[in-house]
Amino acid sequence: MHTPRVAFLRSVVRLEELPDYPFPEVAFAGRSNVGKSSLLNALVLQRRLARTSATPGQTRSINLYPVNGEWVLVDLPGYGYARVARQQREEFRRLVMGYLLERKQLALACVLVDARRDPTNDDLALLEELELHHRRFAVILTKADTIAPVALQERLDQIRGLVEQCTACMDVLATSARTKLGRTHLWALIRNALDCYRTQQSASA
Ligand SMILES: Nc1nc2c(ncn2[C@@H]2O[C@H](COP(=O)(O)OP(=O)(O)OP(=O)(O)O)[C@@H](O)[C@H]2O)c(=O)[nH]1
Ligand SMILES: [Mg+2]
Repeated sequence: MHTPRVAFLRSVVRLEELPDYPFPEVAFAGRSNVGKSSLLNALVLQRRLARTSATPGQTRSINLYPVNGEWVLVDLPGYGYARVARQQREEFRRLVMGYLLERKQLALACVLVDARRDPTNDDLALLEELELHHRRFAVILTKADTIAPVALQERLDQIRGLVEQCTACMDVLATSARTKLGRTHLWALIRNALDCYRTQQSASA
């Protein structure tokens, strides 16, 4: 696979600041520190495109990264980080939910869940909202390198059971930014979602 051409476009803190362009977007959402920025970097084979940190709450704005001049990767602020002031947490939540439920360019919401842990109530609430609003999504387990294959399979089975009835769920897969496990699978999923989005757009045009 060729190394994708990717750049940083802009960082926004309010939904009104999002550009109104014809490009489909693929967003990474999930609990703070789950590995969104790391997986984004691994996907496009760049080390420091999106800032990562061992301290939760690193990404505080919506960051847009155009890929191959065709579509845009979106890194979202994390939710559920207790040490961020309550008012700011609420602002992040409104920004992230507003983006995920209303953004018309959104082709796929990747909901990242730490492979080592049970999904949190915030994760479950997000999956439910996406399903209710018919927003196409996938559940992506992160940090798969940190657990044994058996435990990883158990987690995959658990999540697959959880979303079994969800018509908006495209896939559940395991990834690692460290070992690049699941990278090819994630690319295939994104291509598929972009195709679905384009087909839908041309049908409604
Ligand atoms: N072992 C392992 N660690 C990872 C992996 N992905 C991310 N991490 C670590 O997890 C921590 C958080 O990663 P980030 O990518 O900054 O997480 P984030 O979800 O963007 O966090 P916020 O921007 O704060 O919401 C960092 O210390 C990363 O090195 C992985 O696949 N394997
Ligand atoms: Mg981040």
